Amino acid sequence: MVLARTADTKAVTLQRQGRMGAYPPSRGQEASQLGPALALTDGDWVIPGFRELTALIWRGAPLWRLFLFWSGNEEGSLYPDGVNVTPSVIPVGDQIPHAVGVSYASKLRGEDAVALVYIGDGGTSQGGFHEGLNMAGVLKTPTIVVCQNNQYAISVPRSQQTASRTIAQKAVAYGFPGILVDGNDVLALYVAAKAAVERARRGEGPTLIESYTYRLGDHTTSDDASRYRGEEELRKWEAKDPLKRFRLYLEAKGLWDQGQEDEAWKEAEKTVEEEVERALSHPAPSAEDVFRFTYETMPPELAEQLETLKRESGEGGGD
Ligand SMILES: Cc1ncc(C[n+]2csc(CCOP(=O)(O)OP(=O)(O)O)c2C)c(N)n1
Repeated sequence: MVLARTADTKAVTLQRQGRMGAYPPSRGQEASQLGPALALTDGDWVIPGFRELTALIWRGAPLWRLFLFWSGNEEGSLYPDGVNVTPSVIPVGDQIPHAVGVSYASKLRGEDAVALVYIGDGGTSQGGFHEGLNMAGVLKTPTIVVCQNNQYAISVPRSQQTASRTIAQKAVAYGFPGILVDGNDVLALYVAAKAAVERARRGEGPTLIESYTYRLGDHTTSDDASRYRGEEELRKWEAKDPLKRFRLYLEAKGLWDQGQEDEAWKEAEKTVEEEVERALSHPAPSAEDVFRFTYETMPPELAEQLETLKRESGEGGGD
């Protein structure tokens, strides 16, 4: 969580300096992202939306690739073999049917891998959420759906998103359990997800976990959250910062002290600087990639456009 917070802060700074593209901060949602991922084992899958930095780091997605992705380079989604994480999904909610497909495939093959998918509170208004949950319930797929209810979909508050009292209760309509969890308590999320993973591995099907949390930063670096939410609300949630809470817990147990705290932040700073350096010095993608990777076999009209691009750029596509 310290590494994710450090990387997250750095990403915002880089965007402000014009060195990186638009970025959706995870600040405040580290426990919400990490806790469920802690319950997985190596063969399981994580299917992210776009605000899951902490989970992706934990599951082994190279940090420099994540910075590359948010610099607008799709190579940032190329994770090493064995890192069972699918690329970030920007169209809100589309990752739910992906996850149901991945977990159904696992079930059909008789494997015991589960798929853990993240979505925001806003995403629950999308068709893919309902279609996916419906299929998951019918097919009893080993799917764990984590809704990071961070209270807003850009400027739209949770109260305007759905008339349901909780998001967790939506699972009932699809025939499987839903549980509402304190999203700033990493251990609570771990416990809830572990039970859901065990249930999925027993062949009993999906679980919906509503992680009740708060986005401390802006929606993305293009947003200004102060235009639609008050200082007082922000201060209230800052006091519940998941990093602060977990640190206090560990200190009270005698498992953490100031020296370890300082060391963790120092080490995270160093790692982030190295990873950023690697990302920013990576060659920019070729404009030809748009043509090359859209279809398995390039249709004639695209081939023609590619020829035009080559001709006009003068040197075979260019960057
Ligand atoms: C299909 C679709 N519609 C609209 C958008 C623009 N958009 C990006 S994020 C977002 C809000 C998402 O809110 P939520 O699901 O609560 O996730 P959060 O951003 O809070 O993590 C919207 C409307 C989009 N990316 N995809």
